[in-house]
Amino acid sequence: MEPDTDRVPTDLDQDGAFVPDDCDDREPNVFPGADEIWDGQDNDCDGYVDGQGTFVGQHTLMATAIVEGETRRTSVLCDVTFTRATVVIGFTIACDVPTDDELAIQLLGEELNITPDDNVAIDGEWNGLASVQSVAPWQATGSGTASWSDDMSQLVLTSALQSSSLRLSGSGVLVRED
Ligand SMILES: [Ca+2]
Ligand SMILES: [Ca+2]
Ligand SMILES: [Ca+2]
Repeated sequence: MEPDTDRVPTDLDQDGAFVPDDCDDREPNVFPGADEIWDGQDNDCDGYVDGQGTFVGQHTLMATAIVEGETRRTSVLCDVTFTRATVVIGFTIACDVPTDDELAIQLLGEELNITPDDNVAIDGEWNGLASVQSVAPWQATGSGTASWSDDMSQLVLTSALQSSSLRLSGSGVLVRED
């Protein structure tokens, strides 16, 4: 940006970005175009500190079970909303099971939700226990992971459940919602 000739341009932190482009002119690690790093500051001046925000997307959940001696497999598509404040995460993986998928209905029920039990993320990673709740009704304890992209605008969320009767394995990319 060309400095305004009527005013003295300021670049106190000498990072090459002048006010008002520089959203924090006292912090040389913060300026438009800077790499976002896990430091509790909005380095690139896009309005988001680190990997905070609301992320949405889909999650493909594969279900495997042994039915009458045979391994049977199906998958359903689930909607996900994921939020992160400083270190605290929350999400809901909501799976509406198609009523014409008999096997999926049998294994999962008409609706299945997965939510985290552990909710503290460290920098770009979360892993912990998750509750799997079916309207069937049954519930079980599974697990999940979240891993942020380098620019922190996306994350990959996975889910898993290992029980004697059912195995679930899910994954999907979530994108920050502006
Ligand atoms: Ca500056
Ligand atoms: Ca940062
Ligand atoms: Ca940012």
